[in-house]
Amino acid sequence: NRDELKPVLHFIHSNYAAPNVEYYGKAKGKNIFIIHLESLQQFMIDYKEDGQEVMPNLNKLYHANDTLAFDNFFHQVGQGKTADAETMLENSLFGLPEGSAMVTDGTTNTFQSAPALLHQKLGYTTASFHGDVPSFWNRDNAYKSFGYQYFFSKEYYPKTKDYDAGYGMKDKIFMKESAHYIEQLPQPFYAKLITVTNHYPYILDKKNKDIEAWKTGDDTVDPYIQTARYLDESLGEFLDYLDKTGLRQNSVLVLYGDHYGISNNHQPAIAQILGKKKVTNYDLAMFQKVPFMINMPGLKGGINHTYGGEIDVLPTLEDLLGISSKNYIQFGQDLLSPENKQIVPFRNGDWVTPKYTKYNGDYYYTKNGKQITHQTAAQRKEIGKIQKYVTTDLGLSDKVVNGDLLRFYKLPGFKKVDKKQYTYNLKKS
Ligand code: GP9
Ligand code: MN
Repeated sequence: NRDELKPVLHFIHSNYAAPNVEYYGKAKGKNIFIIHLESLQQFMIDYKEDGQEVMPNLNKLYHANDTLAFDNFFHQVGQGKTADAETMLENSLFGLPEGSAMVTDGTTNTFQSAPALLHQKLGYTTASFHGDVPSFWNRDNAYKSFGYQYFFSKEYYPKTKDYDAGYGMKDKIFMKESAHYIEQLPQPFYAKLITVTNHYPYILDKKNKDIEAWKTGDDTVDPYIQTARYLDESLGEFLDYLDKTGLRQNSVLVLYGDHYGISNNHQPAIAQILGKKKVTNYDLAMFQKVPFMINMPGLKGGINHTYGGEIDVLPTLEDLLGISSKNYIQFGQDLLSPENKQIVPFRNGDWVTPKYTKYNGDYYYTKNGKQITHQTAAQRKEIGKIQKYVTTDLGLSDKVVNGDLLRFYKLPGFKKVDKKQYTYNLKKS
């Protein structure tokens, strides 16, 4: 009921991080591309194999003067994987401890999501693009609740020969065909492109393999490098298109890896890939880093070392767009805010901060990876405070989702999304 909002609002308001005056409103009026890099992990940035960069296009973007890149940014997904990433990115709400919030609550809950907010507040056209069937992760319903005006799923793309690999269309074809729709969107637009080829089990046809597989001996890991290279090439082609059409000039690109591709069940292979003898829980925690970068002509870029995660993306974007998120029920913090707490909760209650890391029950100093076997009284107190924040952040977010609490929350200047307004299916259902 309505009263359950009280502790939520109290928590949100006492942890609100005010925007950064240097960045506030800097992206106002620009088109926004959210580029979802499937299963891409941060260690792949600047990764070389036999002296050769695996992802040259992404690396170039990462080091560009007008790219704000984050090198301590973590995925925070649970079982909902991609769907959890989408839920966090567009709502600053966590996925659930079990299952996928987009599946269990995406159809019925009230949301105050990025697409709806940007449409209502700033007149953005909103569209999501994905080369898989529309029902996967219940996107065809959840996107209506999020307020997406358009959802271009697989059925909107021409069925050419060999266009599929694994979970959906091959990224190069997907990117190219999506461009035709993007050109027709009224500007400014908010367009999300969800890639898929770099998804386990990393299937790709021979003619698209431009790099040799790893040779760790772990077959489920070895082809990851090949689909990652392919993802990079597809991104390169897409950036060329943006440059050629001039769209790049008035757009902001937000790129992120949704979650790990290589799970912790593959530790010997992970050790080989990272050039280590063996991996500790600390290494595994750091292995959960994913790329996050924001590129825009004229943006003051650089590599930012703030510790954060997917839950923090929306407040960060709102800062850049000049939207005050002060009254929003969002569980992350603006990564550009000088008041950012730098506490990164994982979905299972583990966490990372610049000082300490807790992973699989072990504690470490984040700076050097040294394990903390005996905590001093002062450390116990510090760690207790961090844990309390993490547990409360996750727990209250779960209350909002499980109790559909946003239906009770009147956001000034925001109309509740009318899901009936949207139909995405080409085929009559
Ligand atoms: C499928 C895709 C995969 O449509 O988004 O989701 P994942 O398995 O990564 O959660
Ligand atoms: Mn995914």
